[in-house]
Amino acid sequence: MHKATATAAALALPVGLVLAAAPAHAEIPDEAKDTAVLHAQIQPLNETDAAGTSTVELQGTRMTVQIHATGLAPGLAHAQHLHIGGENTCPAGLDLDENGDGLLSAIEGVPSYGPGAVSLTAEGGTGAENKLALELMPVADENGKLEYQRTFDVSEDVAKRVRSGQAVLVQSGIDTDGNREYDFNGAGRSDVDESLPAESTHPASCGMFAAAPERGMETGLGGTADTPRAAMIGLGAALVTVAGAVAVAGRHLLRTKA
Ligand SMILES: [Cu+2]
Repeated sequence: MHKATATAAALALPVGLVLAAAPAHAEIPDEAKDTAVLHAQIQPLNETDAAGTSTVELQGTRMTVQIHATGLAPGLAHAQHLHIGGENTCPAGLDLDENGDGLLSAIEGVPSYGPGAVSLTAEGGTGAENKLALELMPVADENGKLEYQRTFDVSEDVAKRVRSGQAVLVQSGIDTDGNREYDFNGAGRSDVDESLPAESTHPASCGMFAAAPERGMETGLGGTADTPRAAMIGLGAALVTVAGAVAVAGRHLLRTKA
């Protein structure tokens, strides 16, 4: 009897310690209030010429997203989202092309990048419910360039998961037949919504967000750098990146015209 009680007490001790420690974990960690900056390199999906960079900056649950993309279908709106909950990766080629039609659909890519969690609309709501609202989405210019910046609030869960590197940028919209509109002739009906052309929902680009290196965090994008030298280094790197993107875009233009 006594022996059993002693054993129970001994077992109870570590449990008590764990319980006592639990409330500390329930509090919002300090890092969640700090600024976090993540970068993504935009890469093509479905053999588009998409390229560019994207940055997500978080202050608590306030999110600023910047996208500098080239090589998208010109003159068309591109539904773009932060996807969360897959393997946090961009699909490799046509590995996930389940129906073997030679195109990766929005849904076929989900095991890789997860479902859309944030709609990167130009105006209106940014929740998942607007992910197909093409009329709210940014439009690529006549050269296929798309510049985007918007600041909005996200849920604590989304903020936490973006901070931990679980977000993937996906920009949709391909023009398979090059007729400068989304239609059903190009690739049939969308597997997300049958009333929409697949051309409008098939992914055109993808980018995986990863935390910026220490120096990038200091300089940030918001211009909060307290060390001018570091800021200059960051600016220099950014200019080199832009110059590279312009060069690549130029080559693609020449190739398209040829
Ligand atoms: Cu998406």
